[in-house]
Amino acid sequence: MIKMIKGYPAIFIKKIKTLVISDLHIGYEIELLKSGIHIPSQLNFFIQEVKNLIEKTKAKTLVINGDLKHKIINPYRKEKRMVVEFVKEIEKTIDLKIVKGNHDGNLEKILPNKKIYSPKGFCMENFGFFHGHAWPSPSLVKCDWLIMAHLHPGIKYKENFGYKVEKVFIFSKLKKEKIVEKYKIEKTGKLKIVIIPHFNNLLTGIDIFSKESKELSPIMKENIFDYSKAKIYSLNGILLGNWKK
Ligand SMILES: [Mn+2]
Repeated sequence: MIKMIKGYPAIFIKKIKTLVISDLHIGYEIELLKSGIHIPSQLNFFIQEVKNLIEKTKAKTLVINGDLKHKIINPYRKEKRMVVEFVKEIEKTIDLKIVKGNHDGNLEKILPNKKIYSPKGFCMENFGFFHGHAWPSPSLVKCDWLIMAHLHPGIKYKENFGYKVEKVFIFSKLKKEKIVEKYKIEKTGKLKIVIIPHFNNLLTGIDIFSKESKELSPIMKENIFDYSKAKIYSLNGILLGNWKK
């Protein structure tokens, strides 16, 4: 039902012909430049990669599941321009839906004609999309599938020159009984969840076994995410293992 796209931090949901990516952090290179690190603009690479994905999957809808842009407050003029250009280019080819992430401050002002979904998310049929730094809305917990981002999930391993963090997908479930209690509802959906990795390659990624990672989202912090059922996959779709090592 939910397919990882080999080699890409993206999923495709065949039933609703929808491609999902997240955490592009457009404009991150501007911040790096301020600290003296010169990296060419990634904008054209992003546009090309997304177009490749659309072509590969024949998707009709693209969901950007939060953190389209990087600078939380007072984004640089260049960042705003990059965001506008990205959206303009992508919307030529596909129906684009954007969920607001914690880095998307001012996004409504940058894209005044675009509907931006709240961080609590939105549903398409049985699929709910939310960024992950805030609780999903009550309508989402009636979905069978939830798609989250925000964690920049990775697995840290040692190599010759130190440590590297490799992007991963996490598939699991939310604990129904806890959701029933929290949302004061009688019936939930199946509440399967997939956490997708960040699109931006300049971001290091956060080790999923670290304390930091578990502090990032209320569903992790409040023990609603079921670690015992979690399966971890590499970008190539290889099952790396269960949560418990
Ligand atoms: Mn985020």
